[in-house]
Amino acid sequence: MKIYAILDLGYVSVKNIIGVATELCAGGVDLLQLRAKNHTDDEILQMAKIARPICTKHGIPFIVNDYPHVAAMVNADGIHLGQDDGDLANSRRDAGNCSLVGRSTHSIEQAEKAQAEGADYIGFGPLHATATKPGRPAIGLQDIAEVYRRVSIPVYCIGGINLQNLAAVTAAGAENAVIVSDLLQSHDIPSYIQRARNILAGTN
Ligand code: 3NM
Repeated sequence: MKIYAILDLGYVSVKNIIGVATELCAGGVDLLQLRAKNHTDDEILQMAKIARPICTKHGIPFIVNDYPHVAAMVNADGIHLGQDDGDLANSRRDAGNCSLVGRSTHSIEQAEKAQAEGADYIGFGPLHATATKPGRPAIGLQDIAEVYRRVSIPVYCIGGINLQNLAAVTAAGAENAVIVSDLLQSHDIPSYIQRARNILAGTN
């Protein structure tokens, strides 16, 4: 069971990147993605240069949302692409042949297509409507078990997941989760991660 965190600049200010990335990594997340919408390429490169060494120090894969060229420049472990962000093989090459290429998927069909295209993992959601990705309808929990049956690459359930609904998400079949706003807005990131881990392990 893995917890995938996103350093989302909608919730984290540039000056707090070091502190929040350090808390997420030291707190024990399994992967960290930098996601910065509405910033210039150069700003994203600067942010990636801050976050990358923190992930390296903690042995946690560092993934850049979009911007394969930025990923290449900081030697990121991976990139994450949306449905409209182009071809996976080209993006992997532009990202310096990084080892992890992820794709957001919003249905079982998209999940199967992403796997066929060569994705290393997929996001699957949004399970619940979320302000972090406004305008995208919730897909609910009913397809989770089926998507795990249909694809063999890692599936990360995402969208509106929090400590209150995480147990229901795992009960529906989820093996991994991405948690963004609820985690970033918590007052104690390390203890939040521990609580999430306990829920994923079924001890809570
Ligand atoms: N992608 P939160 S949902 C970045 O379904 C993102 O593809 C989604 O953030 C997808 O945990 C989402 O705050 C937002 O809801 C997840």
